[in-house]
Amino acid sequence: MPTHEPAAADGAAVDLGGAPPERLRGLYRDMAVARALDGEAVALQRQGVFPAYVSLHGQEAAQVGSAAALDRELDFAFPTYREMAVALTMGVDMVGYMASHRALWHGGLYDPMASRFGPVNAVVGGPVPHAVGWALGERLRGGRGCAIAYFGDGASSEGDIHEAMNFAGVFGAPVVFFCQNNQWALSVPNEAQVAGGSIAARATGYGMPGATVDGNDAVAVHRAVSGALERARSGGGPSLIEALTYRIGPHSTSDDPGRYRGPEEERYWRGRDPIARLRAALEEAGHADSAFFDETDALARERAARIRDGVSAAPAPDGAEMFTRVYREPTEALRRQQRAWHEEAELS
Ligand SMILES: Cc1ncc(C[n+]2csc(CCOP(=O)(O)OP(=O)(O)O)c2C)c(N)n1
Ligand SMILES: [Mg+2]
Repeated sequence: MPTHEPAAADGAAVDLGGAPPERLRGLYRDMAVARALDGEAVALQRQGVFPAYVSLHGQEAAQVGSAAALDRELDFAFPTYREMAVALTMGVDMVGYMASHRALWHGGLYDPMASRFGPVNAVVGGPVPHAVGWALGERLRGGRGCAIAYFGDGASSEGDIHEAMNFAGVFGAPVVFFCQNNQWALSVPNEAQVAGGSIAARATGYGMPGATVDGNDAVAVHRAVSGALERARSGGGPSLIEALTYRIGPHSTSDDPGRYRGPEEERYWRGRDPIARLRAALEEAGHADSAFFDETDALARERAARIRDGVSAAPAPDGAEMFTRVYREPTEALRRQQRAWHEEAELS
């Protein structure tokens, strides 16, 4: 019996609900690339190219389904450290994205403004107030864009989240609060930190609708986020969506989940794999055949390998740059550190 068995992720058949086949195949493609690239990234960490990596294995439907609902011209995503498949779906330069895991540049080497995907943020809960601020700014300037704030079940216990949601509720900010409840905040399970048992239920207190969705069903996620975006865009204010999913791998490459959870739980969730579920539904509906899946999976592996090679070979930026973006006017202390760094760099 798994410890965690959320009702909304019961593994039922994915209901395609008349969605256009090309969009459904696109969701599958992005999920397949994300899975392949995730595997390459773990391998890069093992080879010493990445100091660390945070896998999203198991969360592909939640990430791809939500990101595919965004208007890439208008909206803006505020990610945590685990949103690689969101970046991919939004068309972010993935070598630039992966540069953050190689520690080439804090937050990555892609352009957040052009890609409308914020810098990777390792502060738990940190991107959520940013999303609300951006959304309010967008409304004040008369724009039609919406923000989507990504956060985890653990982040939902942070003060930042509550302040951000209340503020958004009071001011009717066009923002979608998208919680990926992957059952664990590092080694802390939901039941040890989510009083009341539901993150979505908290929405009532902030004057916004809250809903849980099967986070391993890309189509259900896409539908839920599209609805929330439509509501926000038409002046209806914020919403909270709790996507019930599961982190199949360790919290990060530095973690050993065997110390806090059992293999039966992992097996249970592997049986609800989001990619296998979408594949079964596409086959059942006759929207894709085995030739499509073979070709897509091969292309996914090729693309992942190209990104892997790109990030492995990317030149390291000039180390002196670490001093140039701290303050507009550098302090004397910073100048001193910079001089010391230069002297050491010249000696080495
Ligand atoms: C403000 C802050 N507190 C603590 C940490 C250490 N920390 C890193 S990840 C993590 C767990 C976050 O869990 P959750 O929000 O569920 O996201 P998940 O890792 O499961 O995607 C913690 C406590 C941090 N990075 N930032
Ligand atoms: Mg979590």
